[in-house]
This record gives sequence, C-alpha cells and structure tokens, in this order.
Amino acid sequence: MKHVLEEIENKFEVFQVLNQDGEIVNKENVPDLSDDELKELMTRMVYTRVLDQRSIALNRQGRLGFYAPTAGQEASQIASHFALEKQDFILPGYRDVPQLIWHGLPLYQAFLFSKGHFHGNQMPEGVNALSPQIIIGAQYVQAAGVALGMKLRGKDAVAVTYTGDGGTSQGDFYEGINFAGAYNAPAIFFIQNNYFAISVPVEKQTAAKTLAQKAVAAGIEGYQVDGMDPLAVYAVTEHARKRAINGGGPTLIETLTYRYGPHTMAGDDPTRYRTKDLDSEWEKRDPLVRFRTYLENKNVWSEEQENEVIERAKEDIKEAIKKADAYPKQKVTELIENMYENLPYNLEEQLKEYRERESN
Ligand SMILES: Cc1ncc(C[n+]2csc(CCOP(=O)(O)OP(=O)(O)O)c2C)c(N)n1
Ligand SMILES: [Mg+2]
Repeated sequence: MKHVLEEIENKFEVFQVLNQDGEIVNKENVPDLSDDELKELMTRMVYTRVLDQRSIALNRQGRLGFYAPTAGQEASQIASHFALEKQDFILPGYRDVPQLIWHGLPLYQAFLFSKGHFHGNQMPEGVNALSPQIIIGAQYVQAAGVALGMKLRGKDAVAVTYTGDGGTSQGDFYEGINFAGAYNAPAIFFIQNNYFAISVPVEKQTAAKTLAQKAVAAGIEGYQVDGMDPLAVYAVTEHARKRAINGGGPTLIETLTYRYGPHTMAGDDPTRYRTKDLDSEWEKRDPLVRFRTYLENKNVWSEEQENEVIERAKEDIKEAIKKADAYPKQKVTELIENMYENLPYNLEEQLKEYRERESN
C-alpha cells in the first residue's frame, strides 16, 4: 500500500524568492515590478510598521480600543494586497486592517473601527471590502459567495480573504474552500500562519504537516510561501489572481510568518507561551530588513527615503486620530439603524424609545 499522505505532504515546499539576507534565490520567479513599484511596496510596509507602533501606543493611552498588532506580518499582508486591483473584493480578519487601509479605507475610519464606532465599518464608495471579521473563519464562507457572485456577473475581479493558522480548524474554513472549488469561483484564500492561535501552537491545532495541503481535499491549488518574503508573497498572489480571472479557480495560500507583538492589546502576554529564542529567530527573517537590503543593493532605497516615510506616517496618524477623537459619538439609535435593513418588532420598539430619549 502506498503512503499517499506522506507523498502529498512532502510535495509542499516553501516558496521563496528573497532570502533573509536580501538575496534573490529564485531567479525565474522574481516578479516583474518596476523600481517605482518596488519603492511603493517598501513605503507601504514601512508605513504599516509605524502605524502598528503608533496604534499600540494609542491603545495604551486609551485613545484606541480593539487592536491586533501586525508587526512581522507586513510581507504577508502588504505584498499580497499589492498584487490586487481596486476592483477586487477584500474580506479581512481582525488583524488585517492594513490591507483595508491600502485598499482605500481612510485611517480615521480604521481608528473608529478600533473604537467600536459603526462609521469604522462603513466602506467609502468604491472601496470593495467588508469590515474586519471577528468570528474566526466566517469570512471564508462569505468570500466563496462573493467570488461566485463575481463569476456570475462576469467581473474581472477576485474575492480575497485572510485567516490565521487557528482559523483553519473552523468548519467555515473547509466549507468556504470546498464551495469555491466546486463552483470554480475566483477566490484567493490566505492563511497567515504565525504559528500561534493566541497561545495555542500550530502543532496542537492540526495533525497536518502543512496548512497549504488542505487545498488538496477541496480540489484547489495550494501553496506554502515564505510569509516574510515580500517578493514571494507578491509573486504567488499575482499568479493566483491571474489563474482565478482566467477561470482557473480558487487558490489557498499559506504564508509562514510571525507576529512580534501580543495577540491583541487586551492583556495577552506572549512570554508565557513563546521563548525569546523563537522571537529572535523570527526577527532575523524580518520582511522590512531583507527588503531594505535588497533595495539598497539595487540603489533604489535609502535611509533618507525611509525617514521621510516614517515622518509622513506619523503626521497622517496624528491627523487621523485627531479626527477620530473629534468624530460625533455614536448614538444608540444609530447602532440599531445600522444593524438591520428591516427591523424586528422588538427593536422597532426600542428604537422609538431611544429616539425620544435622545431628543431630550
Ligand atoms: C468562532 C470563534 N471562536 C473563537 C474566537 C476567539 N478567538 C479570537 S482570536 C483567536 C485565535 C485565532 O488564531 P489564528 O487563526 O491563528 O489568527 P491570529 O490571531 O494568529 O492572526 C480565537 C480563538 C473567535 N473570535 N471566533
Ligand atoms: Mg495565528
């Protein structure tokens, strides 16, 4: 009898283009990006790192609410988004606010989302996205549906969703990839494998050797990618997008990455479940460090340019948090009105009551 599982598992190799020393190790798969595009990608990653640092500080000052740190995951988040187009539809998880921002969600609205204000969930016209999903895995089912809708309408666009390693244990994960496979829907499913679901290590999450191999049972393409390598993440996303648009069906992409910070700012202490050695092993793979080395060697990036980006990000954040702080507080009536298209009778009663209270 053949050992099919072992055979399949061994076929999933980590796809890498740029190693941790910033050297190209996979010439035939270097994405076709101009110097300006490379600079823009670096700019976005640096900006996002600053946003993360500032968001953590603002949370500690009590000016932000819910926040899930992103440092370490920039290549997975920003380089995947960089391969998308404006018409693509994004269904993010709670840690994926950066992709929303680069898709067009204004910063002050991202801050309002953090503060629990409904306006943070209202995508501006032309920003094709849902607000971040808190229910682990639910966005996978929704992404399959959005992708099928795009296919039926003949759109040249894809639905893109993100979950974590822990998310792959949810029923919704399997339902989403299976449905999208069955309907050959143009979807890209990302798993950002940062090796922990809060404190639970991925080895306790599943017996599977890779998360990418879960694509096999759904009959879709699956890749395992170095999630600290922006060029690899970009290349594989661009490939998956082209395939989907050309009727090739959905793709599951596992990015191997790490979150340097705590799970969220609500009291998680990573030192209780991760070692310093593991942290520093991953810091050596930092996506900003290796991309900076690569770009500096190509003479398309400098410390001066990076400092400009850092200053611009700080200024933008200052303005945006000011605007979010000054934004009118949400009313109970607005909460009710924004929840349903047709109100159930009990909420209709409460709405009336709150309208009276608020007018006094
Ligand atoms: C259905 C569901 N169950 C449990 C939770 C609580 N919860 C929030 S985050 C999380 C861990 C998710 O880990 P992972 O999918 O690896 O994503 P990461 O936070 O590492 O990005 C859990 C269990 C939830 N939000 N939804
Ligand atoms: Mg995780």
